[in-house]
Amino acid sequence: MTDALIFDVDGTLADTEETHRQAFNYAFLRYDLGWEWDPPSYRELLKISGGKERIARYIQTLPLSATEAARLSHLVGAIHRAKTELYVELIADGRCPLRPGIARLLDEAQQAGMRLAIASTTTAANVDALLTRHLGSGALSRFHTIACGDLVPNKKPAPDIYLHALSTLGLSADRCVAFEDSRNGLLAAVRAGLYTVVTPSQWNVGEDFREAEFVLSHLGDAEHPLPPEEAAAIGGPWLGLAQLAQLHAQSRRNSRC
Ligand code: XBP
Ligand code: MG
Repeated sequence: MTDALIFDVDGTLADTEETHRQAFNYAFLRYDLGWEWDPPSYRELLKISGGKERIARYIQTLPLSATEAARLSHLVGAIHRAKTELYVELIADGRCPLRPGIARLLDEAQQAGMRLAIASTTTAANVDALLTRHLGSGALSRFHTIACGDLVPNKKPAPDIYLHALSTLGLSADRCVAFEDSRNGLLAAVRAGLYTVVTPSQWNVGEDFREAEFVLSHLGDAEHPLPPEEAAAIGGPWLGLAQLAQLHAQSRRNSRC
């Protein structure tokens, strides 16, 4: 029995990383840092979970005096707060629609009496902005648990954020399904013992997802059916709750053999 669905945010609910990248660059301009994260650089930097950690690691790569490196390191929090403020503004214009199948599966799960949860590295303000923009003012209340940002000391690929979500849900991992887009997120979910479905974002295509139960282009819906080979693999043109529950139950039976 699947009692709860736990969703990652960036790349899973919506393809948000290009907007994050732009917000980082706007913040760097605001602080007159002379930094510019182009897409190839950002793809590499995304391997570091957490915006503050990403900026801090980037500073370490720069040819700076110890004094300048220390000065900039003390600015990371302020730069990141500016980035978050800019990101929230950018998200408000609706530029990052929910990925195919997300709104559908959230509705199906709630109608079936399942609990919904979030397990994300991103900042709470960013989760609020994205969910409210696309699911309306009551969006956050649809989620039993919103675990995100600095709530835990160790970010993905550590399992901490998923373990926190499970603890708040009061459910064991085998009663839940996780949805992720990246290898960092997949490892975090699997290390927390979760059955994990991966829908890679454009930034993660080609990563190693061997630990995933299955990998899909997206979750699909009537307007965006899955590619034929994926539909054949899951037994339908999109990942419906019935299929997911059946696939999850099968996996649990297999793991007991
Ligand atoms: C992806 C991340 C986040 C975002 C930026 O989060 O690693 O750091 O890239 O957001 P998710 P912040 O777990 O949802 O995929 O700047 O707020 O960290
Ligand atoms: Mg993600």
